[in-house]
Amino acid sequence: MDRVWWKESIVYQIYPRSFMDSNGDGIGDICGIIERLDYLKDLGVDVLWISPVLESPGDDNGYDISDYYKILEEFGTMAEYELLLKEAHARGMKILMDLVVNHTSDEHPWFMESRKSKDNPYRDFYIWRSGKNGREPNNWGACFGGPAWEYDEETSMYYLHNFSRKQPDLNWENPKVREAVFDMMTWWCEKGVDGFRMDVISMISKDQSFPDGIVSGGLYGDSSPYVVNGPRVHEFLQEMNRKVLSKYDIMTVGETAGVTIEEAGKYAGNDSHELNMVFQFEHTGIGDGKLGKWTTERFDFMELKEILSKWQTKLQGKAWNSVYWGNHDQPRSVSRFGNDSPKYREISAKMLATCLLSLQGTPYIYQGEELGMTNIYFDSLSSYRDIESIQCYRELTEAGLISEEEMLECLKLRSRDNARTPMQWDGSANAGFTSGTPWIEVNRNYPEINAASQADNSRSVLSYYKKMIQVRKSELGLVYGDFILQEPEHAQIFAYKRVCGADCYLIACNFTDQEAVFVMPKEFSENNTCLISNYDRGNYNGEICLSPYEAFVVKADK
Ligand code: TEU
Ligand code: CA
Repeated sequence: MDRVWWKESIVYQIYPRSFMDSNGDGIGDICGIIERLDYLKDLGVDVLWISPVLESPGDDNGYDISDYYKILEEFGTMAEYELLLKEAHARGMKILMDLVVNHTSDEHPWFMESRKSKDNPYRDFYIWRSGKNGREPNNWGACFGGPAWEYDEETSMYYLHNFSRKQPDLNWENPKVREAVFDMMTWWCEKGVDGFRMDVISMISKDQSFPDGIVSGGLYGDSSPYVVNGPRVHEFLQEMNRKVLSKYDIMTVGETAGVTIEEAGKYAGNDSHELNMVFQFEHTGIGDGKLGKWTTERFDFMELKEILSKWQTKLQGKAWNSVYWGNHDQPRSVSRFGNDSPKYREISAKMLATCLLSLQGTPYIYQGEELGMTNIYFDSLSSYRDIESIQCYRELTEAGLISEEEMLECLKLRSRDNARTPMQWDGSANAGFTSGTPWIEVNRNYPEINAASQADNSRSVLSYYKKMIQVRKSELGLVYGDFILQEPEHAQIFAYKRVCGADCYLIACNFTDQEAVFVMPKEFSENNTCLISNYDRGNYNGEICLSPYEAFVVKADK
Protein backbone atom coordinates (compact mmCIF):
# COMPACT_ATOMS: atom_id res chain seq x y z
CA MET A 1 0.00 0.00 0.00
CA ASP A 2 1.29 3.50 -0.70
CA ARG A 3 1.34 5.00 2.78
CA VAL A 4 0.22 8.63 3.16
CA TRP A 5 0.58 10.56 6.44
CA TRP A 6 -2.76 12.40 6.25
CA LYS A 7 -4.55 9.08 5.72
CA GLU A 8 -2.92 7.56 8.82
CA SER A 9 -3.28 10.66 11.00
CA ILE A 10 -5.85 11.19 13.70
CA VAL A 11 -7.07 14.78 13.82
CA TYR A 12 -8.16 16.61 16.99
CA GLN A 13 -10.24 19.75 16.58
CA ILE A 14 -9.60 22.61 18.99
CA TYR A 15 -12.15 25.42 19.39
CA PRO A 16 -9.60 27.82 20.91
CA ARG A 17 -12.14 30.08 22.62
CA SER A 18 -13.20 27.17 24.83
CA PHE A 19 -10.07 25.03 25.06
CA MET A 20 -7.76 26.58 27.68
CA ASP A 21 -7.45 30.13 29.05
CA SER A 22 -3.89 30.99 30.10
CA ASN A 23 -4.38 34.61 31.22
CA GLY A 24 -7.61 34.63 33.21
CA ASP A 25 -9.76 36.70 30.83
CA GLY A 26 -12.26 33.85 30.51
CA ILE A 27 -11.38 33.24 26.86
CA GLY A 28 -9.26 30.33 25.65
CA ASP A 29 -6.06 31.33 23.87
CA ILE A 30 -2.96 30.15 21.99
CA CYS A 31 -0.77 29.95 25.11
CA GLY A 32 -3.48 27.78 26.64
CA ILE A 33 -3.19 25.39 23.71
CA ILE A 34 0.60 25.28 24.14
CA GLU A 35 0.11 24.42 27.83
CA ARG A 36 -2.00 21.40 26.81
CA LEU A 37 0.14 20.03 23.95
CA ASP A 38 1.53 17.23 26.15
CA TYR A 39 -2.03 16.15 27.00
CA LEU A 40 -2.77 15.94 23.27
CA LYS A 41 0.47 14.09 22.54
CA ASP A 42 -0.35 11.62 25.32
CA LEU A 43 -3.83 11.11 23.83
CA GLY A 44 -2.08 10.02 20.64
CA VAL A 45 -3.46 12.50 18.10
CA ASP A 46 -1.28 13.64 15.19
CA VAL A 47 -2.88 16.74 13.69
CA LEU A 48 -4.53 19.70 15.44
CA TRP A 49 -7.25 21.50 13.48
CA ILE A 50 -7.54 24.85 15.21
CA SER A 51 -10.67 26.95 14.58
CA PRO A 52 -9.86 30.56 13.54
CA VAL A 53 -7.61 32.71 15.73
CA LEU A 54 -7.21 35.59 13.25
CA GLU A 55 -8.31 39.23 13.62
CA SER A 56 -12.10 39.34 13.86
CA PRO A 57 -14.90 41.38 15.49
CA GLY A 58 -16.23 38.02 16.76
CA ASP A 59 -19.70 38.22 15.21
CA ASP A 60 -19.45 34.50 14.46
CA ASN A 61 -16.70 33.68 16.97
CA GLY A 62 -13.89 34.22 14.51
CA TYR A 63 -15.46 32.85 11.32
CA ASP A 64 -15.68 36.51 10.30
CA ILE A 65 -12.09 37.49 9.57
CA SER A 66 -11.02 41.14 9.23
CA ASP A 67 -7.25 40.56 8.75
CA TYR A 68 -5.84 37.27 7.42
CA TYR A 69 -2.31 38.22 8.49
CA LYS A 70 -2.94 39.12 12.13
CA ILE A 71 -3.68 37.07 15.25
CA LEU A 72 -6.69 38.34 17.23
CA GLU A 73 -5.34 39.92 20.42
CA GLU A 74 -7.63 37.95 22.76
CA PHE A 75 -6.11 34.76 21.37
CA GLY A 76 -2.52 36.05 21.58
CA THR A 77 0.25 37.24 19.25
CA MET A 78 1.88 36.08 16.03
CA ALA A 79 4.97 35.19 18.08
CA GLU A 80 2.81 32.90 20.25
CA TYR A 81 1.27 31.33 17.16
CA GLU A 82 4.76 30.69 15.77
CA LEU A 83 5.71 29.17 19.15
CA LEU A 84 2.65 26.92 18.93
CA LEU A 85 3.78 25.72 15.50
CA LYS A 86 7.28 25.09 16.85
CA GLU A 87 6.11 23.27 19.99
CA ALA A 88 3.62 21.15 18.09
CA HIS A 89 6.19 20.21 15.45
CA ALA A 90 8.72 19.42 18.22
CA ARG A 91 6.19 16.84 19.47
CA GLY A 92 5.67 15.38 16.02
CA MET A 93 2.24 16.97 15.68
CA LYS A 94 0.96 19.06 12.77
CA ILE A 95 -1.26 22.15 12.69
CA LEU A 96 -4.23 22.54 10.32
CA MET A 97 -5.38 26.14 9.88
CA ASP A 98 -9.09 26.95 9.51
CA LEU A 99 -9.29 28.77 6.16
CA VAL A 100 -12.38 31.01 5.95
CA VAL A 101 -12.45 32.44 2.44
CA ASN A 102 -16.05 32.13 1.28
CA HIS A 103 -16.59 35.41 3.11
CA THR A 104 -14.76 37.95 5.25
CA SER A 105 -15.88 40.21 8.08
CA ASP A 106 -17.60 43.43 7.00
CA GLU A 107 -14.76 45.09 8.94
CA HIS A 108 -12.12 43.70 6.57
CA PRO A 109 -10.41 46.60 4.69
CA TRP A 110 -11.42 44.98 1.40
CA PHE A 111 -15.10 45.37 2.30
CA MET A 112 -14.64 48.79 3.86
CA GLU A 113 -13.27 49.88 0.46
CA SER A 114 -15.77 47.90 -1.61
CA ARG A 115 -18.79 49.58 -0.03
CA LYS A 116 -17.40 53.13 -0.55
CA SER A 117 -18.38 53.49 -4.20
CA LYS A 118 -19.46 51.55 -7.27
CA ASP A 119 -16.18 52.24 -9.00
CA ASN A 120 -13.91 51.48 -6.04
CA PRO A 121 -11.06 49.08 -7.04
CA TYR A 122 -12.33 46.64 -4.41
CA ARG A 123 -16.02 46.89 -5.44
CA ASP A 124 -15.98 43.53 -7.19
CA PHE A 125 -14.29 41.73 -4.30
CA TYR A 126 -17.85 41.18 -3.07
CA ILE A 127 -21.26 40.43 -4.60
CA TRP A 128 -23.36 43.56 -5.07
CA ARG A 129 -26.75 43.62 -6.80
CA SER A 130 -29.52 46.20 -7.19
CA GLY A 131 -32.81 45.54 -5.47
CA LYS A 132 -35.98 44.46 -7.26
CA ASN A 133 -39.19 46.46 -6.72
CA GLY A 134 -37.71 47.94 -3.55
CA ARG A 135 -36.81 44.49 -2.21
CA GLU A 136 -33.77 42.25 -2.05
CA PRO A 137 -32.41 40.99 -5.41
CA ASN A 138 -33.94 37.55 -4.69
CA ASN A 139 -35.68 35.62 -1.91
CA TRP A 140 -32.69 33.77 -0.46
CA GLY A 141 -32.41 33.32 3.31
CA ALA A 142 -29.16 33.48 5.30
CA CYS A 143 -28.04 30.48 7.37
CA PHE A 144 -28.29 32.49 10.57
CA GLY A 145 -31.75 33.90 9.87
CA GLY A 146 -33.01 36.86 7.88
CA PRO A 147 -32.54 37.58 4.19
CA ALA A 148 -29.20 36.76 2.53
CA TRP A 149 -28.95 40.35 1.17
CA GLU A 150 -28.17 43.49 3.15
CA TYR A 151 -29.01 46.95 1.80
CA ASP A 152 -26.13 49.42 1.90
CA GLU A 153 -27.16 53.10 1.86
CA GLU A 154 -23.80 54.38 0.61
CA THR A 155 -24.34 53.02 -2.92
CA SER A 156 -28.04 52.02 -2.66
CA MET A 157 -27.26 48.41 -3.48
CA TYR A 158 -27.44 45.06 -1.68
CA TYR A 159 -24.53 42.76 -0.84
CA LEU A 160 -24.79 38.98 -0.46
CA HIS A 161 -24.09 37.27 2.89
CA ASN A 162 -24.95 33.62 3.24
CA PHE A 163 -24.22 33.79 6.95
CA SER A 164 -24.46 36.86 9.19
CA ARG A 165 -24.84 40.35 7.72
CA LYS A 166 -21.31 40.97 9.06
CA GLN A 167 -19.98 38.14 6.84
CA PRO A 168 -20.20 39.40 3.22
CA ASP A 169 -19.50 36.68 0.63
CA LEU A 170 -16.35 37.16 -1.44
CA ASN A 171 -16.77 37.24 -5.22
CA TRP A 172 -14.63 34.31 -6.40
CA GLU A 173 -15.53 35.13 -10.01
CA ASN A 174 -13.01 37.97 -9.60
CA PRO A 175 -9.47 36.73 -10.36
CA LYS A 176 -8.11 39.41 -8.00
CA VAL A 177 -9.98 37.75 -5.11
CA ARG A 178 -8.54 34.35 -5.99
CA GLU A 179 -5.04 35.83 -6.28
CA ALA A 180 -5.33 37.57 -2.90
CA VAL A 181 -6.55 34.36 -1.25
CA PHE A 182 -3.85 32.22 -2.84
CA ASP A 183 -1.15 34.70 -1.80
CA MET A 184 -2.40 34.57 1.79
CA MET A 185 -2.47 30.76 1.77
CA THR A 186 1.10 30.67 0.47
CA TRP A 187 2.16 33.06 3.23
CA TRP A 188 0.78 30.70 5.89
CA CYS A 189 2.32 27.64 4.24
CA GLU A 190 5.68 29.39 4.24
CA LYS A 191 5.14 30.09 7.95
CA GLY A 192 4.86 26.36 8.51
CA VAL A 193 1.19 25.43 8.80
CA ASP A 194 0.62 21.84 7.72
CA GLY A 195 -2.65 22.30 5.90
CA PHE A 196 -6.12 23.78 5.82
CA ARG A 197 -9.65 22.96 6.86
CA MET A 198 -11.62 24.98 4.32
CA ASP A 199 -14.74 26.63 5.69
CA VAL A 200 -17.87 26.19 3.47
CA ILE A 201 -15.58 25.79 0.48
CA SER A 202 -18.44 24.20 -1.50
CA MET A 203 -20.11 27.64 -1.58
CA ILE A 204 -17.43 29.77 -3.28
CA SER A 205 -18.99 29.51 -6.75
CA LYS A 206 -22.49 30.94 -7.15
CA ASP A 207 -24.98 30.66 -10.04
CA GLN A 208 -24.48 34.14 -11.46
CA SER A 209 -28.14 34.53 -12.39
CA PHE A 210 -29.04 34.50 -8.66
CA PRO A 211 -32.53 33.03 -9.17
CA ASP A 212 -35.16 32.82 -6.42
CA GLY A 213 -35.12 29.66 -4.33
CA ILE A 214 -38.01 27.45 -3.28
CA VAL A 215 -39.70 28.52 -0.04
CA SER A 216 -40.46 25.42 2.02
CA GLY A 217 -41.14 25.59 5.74
CA GLY A 218 -39.16 28.75 6.50
CA LEU A 219 -39.58 32.41 5.55
CA TYR A 220 -37.09 32.59 2.68
CA GLY A 221 -36.08 30.83 -0.51
CA ASP A 222 -33.56 28.00 -0.40
CA SER A 223 -30.33 29.23 -1.97
CA SER A 224 -28.44 25.92 -1.76
CA PRO A 225 -29.08 24.75 -5.38
CA TYR A 226 -27.45 28.02 -6.49
CA VAL A 227 -24.58 28.42 -3.99
CA VAL A 228 -23.54 24.85 -3.07
CA ASN A 229 -21.35 22.84 -5.48
CA GLY A 230 -21.64 25.75 -7.90
CA PRO A 231 -20.71 25.87 -11.61
CA ARG A 232 -17.04 26.86 -11.17
CA VAL A 233 -16.20 25.42 -7.73
CA HIS A 234 -13.96 22.65 -9.09
CA GLU A 235 -12.26 25.06 -11.51
CA PHE A 236 -11.45 27.38 -8.59
CA LEU A 237 -10.15 24.54 -6.39
CA GLN A 238 -8.02 23.13 -9.20
CA GLU A 239 -6.52 26.60 -9.60
CA MET A 240 -5.92 26.74 -5.82
CA ASN A 241 -4.26 23.30 -6.00
CA ARG A 242 -2.09 24.31 -8.95
CA LYS A 243 -0.99 27.64 -7.46
CA VAL A 244 -0.67 26.70 -3.76
CA LEU A 245 -1.58 23.25 -2.46
CA SER A 246 0.52 21.21 -4.88
CA LYS A 247 3.64 23.09 -3.80
CA TYR A 248 3.60 21.80 -0.20
CA ASP A 249 3.33 18.49 1.67
CA ILE A 250 0.12 19.59 3.38
CA MET A 251 -3.27 18.15 4.28
CA THR A 252 -6.54 19.67 3.08
CA VAL A 253 -10.12 18.96 4.11
CA GLY A 254 -13.05 20.80 2.63
CA GLU A 255 -16.10 21.62 4.72
CA THR A 256 -18.59 20.90 1.98
CA ALA A 257 -22.07 21.35 3.38
CA GLY A 258 -24.46 19.80 0.85
CA VAL A 259 -21.87 17.55 -0.76
CA THR A 260 -23.08 14.39 -2.51
CA ILE A 261 -21.10 11.22 -3.16
CA GLU A 262 -20.67 12.27 -6.77
CA GLU A 263 -19.42 15.74 -5.85
CA ALA A 264 -17.11 14.29 -3.17
CA GLY A 265 -15.55 12.19 -5.90
CA LYS A 266 -14.63 15.46 -7.63
CA TYR A 267 -13.53 17.45 -4.54
CA ALA A 268 -11.44 14.61 -3.08
CA GLY A 269 -10.92 12.25 -5.99
CA ASN A 270 -7.59 10.42 -6.07
CA ASP A 271 -6.72 12.23 -9.31
CA SER A 272 -8.88 15.37 -8.99
CA HIS A 273 -6.02 17.65 -7.95
CA GLU A 274 -8.32 19.54 -5.60
CA LEU A 275 -8.48 18.44 -1.91
CA ASN A 276 -7.44 15.39 0.10
CA MET A 277 -10.87 14.82 1.64
CA VAL A 278 -14.17 16.51 2.51
CA PHE A 279 -16.65 16.57 5.40
CA GLN A 280 -20.07 15.25 4.38
CA PHE A 281 -23.11 16.24 6.48
CA GLU A 282 -25.72 13.58 5.74
CA HIS A 283 -25.44 11.88 9.14
CA THR A 284 -25.49 15.15 11.09
CA GLY A 285 -28.77 16.03 9.35
CA ILE A 286 -30.63 12.86 10.36
CA GLY A 287 -33.94 13.88 11.92
CA ASP A 288 -33.98 17.37 10.37
CA GLY A 289 -37.48 18.62 9.62
CA LYS A 290 -39.30 21.49 7.92
CA LEU A 291 -37.30 23.93 10.07
CA GLY A 292 -34.03 22.18 9.23
CA LYS A 293 -31.93 21.29 12.26
CA TRP A 294 -34.45 22.84 14.66
CA THR A 295 -36.17 19.64 15.69
CA THR A 296 -36.36 17.42 18.77
CA GLU A 297 -36.24 14.29 16.61
CA ARG A 298 -33.62 11.78 17.76
CA PHE A 299 -31.54 10.04 15.06
CA ASP A 300 -32.78 6.90 13.30
CA PHE A 301 -30.13 4.19 13.63
CA MET A 302 -30.93 2.39 10.35
CA GLU A 303 -30.64 5.73 8.51
CA LEU A 304 -27.29 6.35 10.21
CA LYS A 305 -26.03 2.88 9.23
CA GLU A 306 -27.18 3.36 5.64
CA ILE A 307 -25.49 6.76 5.32
CA LEU A 308 -22.16 5.76 6.89
CA SER A 309 -22.02 2.53 4.87
CA LYS A 310 -22.82 4.38 1.66
CA TRP A 311 -19.96 6.84 2.16
CA GLN A 312 -17.60 3.99 3.09
CA THR A 313 -18.38 1.89 0.01
CA LYS A 314 -19.09 4.52 -2.67
CA LEU A 315 -15.81 6.41 -2.15
CA GLN A 316 -13.75 3.23 -1.78
CA GLY A 317 -10.88 3.30 -4.24
CA LYS A 318 -12.03 6.65 -5.66
CA ALA A 319 -11.60 9.22 -2.89
CA TRP A 320 -10.65 9.44 0.79
CA ASN A 321 -13.23 9.78 3.56
CA SER A 322 -13.19 11.93 6.64
CA VAL A 323 -15.04 10.43 9.62
CA TYR A 324 -16.46 12.43 12.50
CA TRP A 325 -19.34 12.56 14.98
CA GLY A 326 -19.10 16.19 16.02
CA ASN A 327 -17.40 19.55 15.74
CA HIS A 328 -17.94 23.13 16.96
CA ASP A 329 -21.19 23.35 14.96
CA GLN A 330 -22.74 20.12 16.16
CA PRO A 331 -24.20 18.90 19.47
CA ARG A 332 -21.96 16.68 21.59
CA SER A 333 -21.64 13.24 19.99
CA VAL A 334 -22.55 11.22 23.09
CA SER A 335 -25.75 13.28 23.39
CA ARG A 336 -26.55 13.11 19.65
CA PHE A 337 -25.56 9.57 18.68
CA GLY A 338 -24.93 7.84 22.03
CA ASN A 339 -26.74 8.06 25.36
CA ASP A 340 -25.71 10.74 27.85
CA SER A 341 -27.67 9.29 30.79
CA PRO A 342 -25.52 8.50 33.88
CA LYS A 343 -26.05 4.79 33.23
CA TYR A 344 -24.94 4.68 29.60
CA ARG A 345 -22.85 7.82 28.97
CA GLU A 346 -19.41 6.27 29.35
CA ILE A 347 -20.12 2.96 27.68
CA SER A 348 -21.84 4.60 24.70
CA ALA A 349 -19.03 7.16 24.35
CA LYS A 350 -16.57 4.24 24.14
CA MET A 351 -18.82 2.56 21.55
CA LEU A 352 -18.75 5.73 19.43
CA ALA A 353 -14.95 5.84 19.74
CA THR A 354 -14.72 2.23 18.55
CA CYS A 355 -16.79 3.06 15.47
CA LEU A 356 -15.09 6.39 14.71
CA LEU A 357 -11.60 4.88 14.87
CA SER A 358 -12.29 1.68 12.91
CA LEU A 359 -13.98 3.14 9.80
CA GLN A 360 -12.12 3.94 6.57
CA GLY A 361 -11.06 7.59 6.39
CA THR A 362 -9.22 10.13 8.50
CA PRO A 363 -10.89 10.30 11.94
CA TYR A 364 -11.63 13.68 13.59
CA ILE A 365 -12.04 13.90 17.37
CA TYR A 366 -13.66 17.08 18.69
CA GLN A 367 -12.29 18.58 21.92
CA GLY A 368 -13.95 16.94 24.94
CA GLU A 369 -15.33 14.01 22.95
CA GLU A 370 -12.47 11.93 24.40
CA LEU A 371 -13.87 12.66 27.88
CA GLY A 372 -17.49 11.87 27.06
CA MET A 373 -18.50 15.53 27.52
CA THR A 374 -22.24 16.10 27.02
CA ASN A 375 -24.67 18.78 25.80
CA ILE A 376 -25.22 21.50 28.36
CA TYR A 377 -29.03 21.74 27.98
CA PHE A 378 -29.34 25.46 28.79
CA ASP A 379 -32.76 26.38 30.26
CA SER A 380 -32.78 29.97 29.03
CA LEU A 381 -32.01 31.83 25.80
CA SER A 382 -29.86 34.25 27.84
CA SER A 383 -27.25 31.51 28.37
CA TYR A 384 -26.66 31.11 24.64
CA ARG A 385 -23.84 32.94 22.88
CA ASP A 386 -24.09 31.53 19.34
CA ILE A 387 -25.39 33.95 16.71
CA GLU A 388 -27.11 31.10 14.85
CA SER A 389 -29.01 29.92 17.94
CA ILE A 390 -30.04 33.40 19.05
CA GLN A 391 -31.07 34.76 15.64
CA CYS A 392 -32.90 31.60 14.56
CA TYR A 393 -34.74 31.49 17.91
CA ARG A 394 -35.93 35.07 17.42
CA GLU A 395 -36.84 34.71 13.75
CA LEU A 396 -38.74 31.41 14.03
CA THR A 397 -40.65 32.25 17.22
CA GLU A 398 -41.52 35.79 16.09
CA ALA A 399 -42.83 34.37 12.80
CA GLY A 400 -44.98 31.92 14.78
CA LEU A 401 -43.35 28.94 13.10
CA ILE A 402 -42.49 27.38 16.47
CA SER A 403 -43.29 28.14 20.12
CA GLU A 404 -40.63 29.53 22.43
CA GLU A 405 -40.82 26.43 24.63
CA GLU A 406 -40.41 24.07 21.68
CA MET A 407 -37.56 26.12 20.19
CA LEU A 408 -35.75 26.03 23.56
CA GLU A 409 -36.06 22.24 23.44
CA CYS A 410 -34.60 22.25 19.93
CA LEU A 411 -31.69 24.43 21.12
CA LYS A 412 -31.01 22.02 23.98
CA LEU A 413 -30.52 19.24 21.46
CA ARG A 414 -29.00 21.00 18.45
CA SER A 415 -27.48 24.38 19.38
CA ARG A 416 -23.83 24.79 18.42
CA ASP A 417 -23.19 26.10 21.95
CA ASN A 418 -23.53 22.53 23.24
CA ALA A 419 -20.07 21.90 21.78
CA ARG A 420 -18.65 25.30 22.79
CA THR A 421 -18.81 25.08 26.59
CA PRO A 422 -15.35 25.14 28.14
CA MET A 423 -13.16 22.05 28.04
CA GLN A 424 -13.45 20.23 31.37
CA TRP A 425 -9.85 19.76 32.58
CA ASP A 426 -10.36 19.02 36.27
CA GLY A 427 -12.73 19.36 39.24
CA SER A 428 -11.49 22.83 40.29
CA ALA A 429 -13.43 26.07 39.69
CA ASN A 430 -14.57 26.46 36.07
CA ALA A 431 -13.25 22.95 35.41
CA GLY A 432 -9.72 24.32 35.35
CA PHE A 433 -10.47 26.14 32.08
CA THR A 434 -10.03 29.66 33.44
CA SER A 435 -9.20 31.50 36.64
CA GLY A 436 -11.56 34.24 35.43
CA THR A 437 -15.22 34.31 34.36
CA PRO A 438 -15.73 32.00 31.36
CA TRP A 439 -17.24 33.62 28.24
CA ILE A 440 -19.90 30.87 28.29
CA GLU A 441 -21.08 28.74 31.22
CA VAL A 442 -19.15 25.61 32.13
CA ASN A 443 -21.25 22.43 32.11
CA ARG A 444 -22.44 21.72 35.68
CA ASN A 445 -21.32 18.09 35.29
CA TYR A 446 -17.61 19.00 35.20
CA PRO A 447 -16.91 17.55 38.69
CA GLU A 448 -17.94 14.13 37.32
CA ILE A 449 -16.64 14.58 33.76
CA ASN A 450 -13.10 15.97 33.48
CA ALA A 451 -9.69 14.94 32.15
CA ALA A 452 -7.89 14.83 35.52
CA SER A 453 -10.36 12.33 37.01
CA GLN A 454 -10.01 10.08 33.96
CA ALA A 455 -6.27 10.20 33.34
CA ASP A 456 -5.33 7.44 35.77
CA ASN A 457 -8.55 5.46 35.51
CA SER A 458 -7.99 2.59 33.09
CA ARG A 459 -11.74 2.25 32.59
CA SER A 460 -12.36 5.90 31.74
CA VAL A 461 -13.52 7.19 28.36
CA LEU A 462 -10.18 9.00 28.00
CA SER A 463 -8.21 5.79 28.63
CA TYR A 464 -10.41 3.98 26.12
CA TYR A 465 -9.75 6.63 23.45
CA LYS A 466 -6.00 6.29 24.05
CA LYS A 467 -6.21 2.52 23.69
CA MET A 468 -8.45 2.62 20.61
CA ILE A 469 -6.12 5.18 18.98
CA GLN A 470 -3.21 2.81 19.59
CA VAL A 471 -5.20 -0.10 18.10
CA ARG A 472 -5.80 1.95 14.95
CA LYS A 473 -2.16 3.00 14.73
CA SER A 474 -0.87 -0.54 15.20
CA GLU A 475 -3.30 -2.07 12.69
CA LEU A 476 -2.80 -0.37 9.31
CA GLY A 477 -5.56 -2.60 7.97
CA LEU A 478 -7.96 -0.36 9.90
CA VAL A 479 -6.62 2.60 7.91
CA TYR A 480 -6.29 1.15 4.42
CA GLY A 481 -8.59 -1.93 4.55
CA ASP A 482 -11.74 -2.26 2.47
CA PHE A 483 -15.05 -1.75 4.31
CA ILE A 484 -17.58 -4.59 3.99
CA LEU A 485 -20.92 -4.10 5.74
CA GLN A 486 -22.25 -7.05 7.75
CA GLU A 487 -25.86 -7.68 8.88
CA PRO A 488 -27.31 -4.69 6.99
CA GLU A 489 -30.77 -5.42 8.36
CA HIS A 490 -29.75 -5.64 12.03
CA ALA A 491 -31.81 -2.96 13.81
CA GLN A 492 -29.35 -2.45 16.66
CA ILE A 493 -25.86 -3.32 15.48
CA PHE A 494 -23.54 -1.59 13.01
CA ALA A 495 -21.14 -4.40 12.03
CA TYR A 496 -18.54 -4.40 9.31
CA LYS A 497 -15.36 -6.06 8.20
CA ARG A 498 -12.16 -4.30 7.27
CA VAL A 499 -10.02 -6.36 4.88
CA CYS A 500 -6.48 -5.46 3.91
CA GLY A 501 -4.51 -8.24 2.24
CA ALA A 502 -4.32 -11.12 4.70
CA ASP A 503 -5.52 -8.97 7.60
CA CYS A 504 -9.22 -9.25 8.34
CA TYR A 505 -11.03 -7.42 11.14
CA LEU A 506 -14.58 -7.50 12.41
CA ILE A 507 -16.10 -4.54 14.21
CA ALA A 508 -19.54 -4.57 15.82
CA CYS A 509 -21.22 -1.68 17.66
CA ASN A 510 -24.55 -1.97 19.48
CA PHE A 511 -26.10 1.50 19.16
CA THR A 512 -28.96 0.74 21.56
CA ASP A 513 -29.68 0.45 25.27
CA GLN A 514 -31.00 -3.10 24.72
CA GLU A 515 -29.20 -6.42 24.50
CA ALA A 516 -28.57 -7.51 20.92
CA VAL A 517 -27.92 -10.99 19.52
CA PHE A 518 -25.04 -11.17 17.08
CA VAL A 519 -23.68 -14.21 15.26
CA MET A 520 -19.97 -14.05 14.50
CA PRO A 521 -19.24 -14.66 10.77
CA LYS A 522 -17.75 -18.10 10.23
CA GLU A 523 -14.21 -16.92 9.40
CA PHE A 524 -14.12 -15.29 12.83
CA SER A 525 -16.23 -17.73 14.77
CA GLU A 526 -13.56 -19.71 16.58
CA ASN A 527 -10.14 -18.27 15.89
CA ASN A 528 -9.93 -14.55 16.41
CA THR A 529 -8.10 -12.18 18.73
CA CYS A 530 -10.02 -9.43 20.50
CA LEU A 531 -8.10 -6.17 20.01
CA ILE A 532 -10.45 -4.04 22.11
CA SER A 533 -13.87 -4.19 23.74
CA ASN A 534 -15.69 -1.60 25.83
CA TYR A 535 -16.96 -4.40 28.10
CA ASP A 536 -13.56 -6.07 28.40
CA ARG A 537 -15.17 -9.31 27.28
CA GLY A 538 -12.14 -11.50 26.56
CA ASN A 539 -13.35 -13.24 23.44
CA TYR A 540 -16.14 -13.22 20.88
CA ASN A 541 -17.15 -16.55 19.40
CA GLY A 542 -20.21 -18.09 17.77
CA GLU A 543 -23.48 -16.46 18.81
CA ILE A 544 -23.16 -13.69 21.36
CA CYS A 545 -25.57 -11.45 23.21
CA LEU A 546 -24.12 -7.96 23.10
CA SER A 547 -24.86 -5.78 26.10
CA PRO A 548 -26.24 -2.24 25.68
CA TYR A 549 -23.79 -0.12 23.64
CA GLU A 550 -21.27 -2.99 23.55
CA ALA A 551 -18.59 -2.64 20.87
CA PHE A 552 -15.55 -4.65 19.89
CA VAL A 553 -12.79 -5.09 17.31
CA VAL A 554 -11.51 -8.60 16.60
CA LYS A 555 -8.82 -9.71 14.15
CA ALA A 556 -9.01 -13.07 12.44
CA ASP A 557 -6.10 -15.32 13.39
CA LYS A 558 -4.08 -16.36 10.38
O1 TEU B 1 -20.23 26.18 8.99
C1 TEU B 1 -20.92 26.09 7.76
C2 TEU B 1 -22.25 25.56 7.96
O2 TEU B 1 -22.82 24.91 7.14
C3 TEU B 1 -22.90 25.92 9.22
O3 TEU B 1 -24.11 26.54 8.84
C4 TEU B 1 -23.13 24.67 10.02
O4 TEU B 1 -23.26 23.55 9.19
C5 TEU B 1 -24.44 24.85 10.74
O5 TEU B 1 -24.21 25.93 11.60
C6 TEU B 1 -24.79 23.59 11.50
O6 TEU B 1 -26.04 23.84 12.07
C7 TEU B 1 -19.01 26.89 8.85
C8 TEU B 1 -18.37 26.97 10.23
O7 TEU B 1 -18.06 25.65 10.68
C9 TEU B 1 -19.34 27.67 11.14
O8 TEU B 1 -18.86 27.67 12.49
C10 TEU B 1 -19.53 29.08 10.64
O9 TEU B 1 -20.52 29.72 11.43
C11 TEU B 1 -19.96 29.10 9.17
O10 TEU B 1 -19.24 28.20 8.34
C12 TEU B 1 -19.73 30.48 8.58
O11 TEU B 1 -18.33 30.70 8.53
CA1 CA C 1 -7.34 34.07 27.59
